Amino acid sequence: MSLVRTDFSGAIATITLDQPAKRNALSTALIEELIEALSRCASENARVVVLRARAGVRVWSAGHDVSELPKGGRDPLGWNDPLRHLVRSVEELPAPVIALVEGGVWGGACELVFACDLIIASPTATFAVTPARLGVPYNVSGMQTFMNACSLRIVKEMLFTAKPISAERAERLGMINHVVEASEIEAFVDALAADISKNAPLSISVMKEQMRMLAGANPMSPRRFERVQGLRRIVYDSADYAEGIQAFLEKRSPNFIGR
Ligand code: YXS
Repeated sequence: MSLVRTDFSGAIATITLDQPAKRNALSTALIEELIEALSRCASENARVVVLRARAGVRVWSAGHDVSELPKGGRDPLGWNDPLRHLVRSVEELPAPVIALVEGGVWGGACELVFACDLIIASPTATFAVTPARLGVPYNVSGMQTFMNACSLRIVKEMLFTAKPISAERAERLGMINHVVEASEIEAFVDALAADISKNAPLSISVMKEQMRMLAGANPMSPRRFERVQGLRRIVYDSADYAEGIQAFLEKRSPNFIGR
């Protein structure tokens, strides 16, 4: 059974996350279908892609599938992690991707949404970045995605508290483009997508790629990168990382000890 649905209406594609039983957790299987759907949008020259969950969901996506995170001794968000592939696929797609968000967005799914080009959310939408809740050392390019989404102080609040922020606050902070009532959000996104699809796709795709390169142009020296990777290894090799994963799987609160 498909975990993702793809529909086309002229030059506008809609990709729907469709595994509500697991709250659209970003498992390898779901991510592979998402990447395949994005690739199909590119090959069929979609001019806009709308990424959404089923209408009216309480949870847009529960984030990385925790059961697939390594138990320790290996980078949980390395270059080849499916979530990393997915974020790059969204960023590198020539067509703009509009995230239509209803319900809660958790952890790595926040990075997926923030990697989209525009975000339209209903008032029910919330955004929670949760590495600290699990003891995960988020990866460098992922941190850059968050830092490009809003001010550093807000990123720190989201990362350090792991608490959700509301769509209303996210809009006020410029983190999302519009908050639209659930009853009107599909028509709003359809009109937005139609406006974009009437414009020059080459111009748009090149401007999107320029902004991706400029937004990611962070001159980190090899020495600094190696230091970051060394620090991250201390975290994913820590007892706290193992405890965070185990506590989630056992559906209990974690007891972090700071090592
Ligand atoms: O018990 P069953 O088999 O029915 O499965 C349950 C949950 O275990 C499952 N599920 C997940 N499975 C794997 N990975 C997940 N992230 C995940 N989230 C949920 O889905 C079934 C229904 O979940 P349940 O009963 O909790 O649903 P709910 O409606 O009561 O609550 C929905 C949530 C989203 C509030 C709750 O499921 C939740 O808090 N999920 C975890 C959210 C989270 O912390 N995500 C971060 C994942 S780690 C990640 O994204 C990055 C690595 S990082 O941490 O760095 O950001």
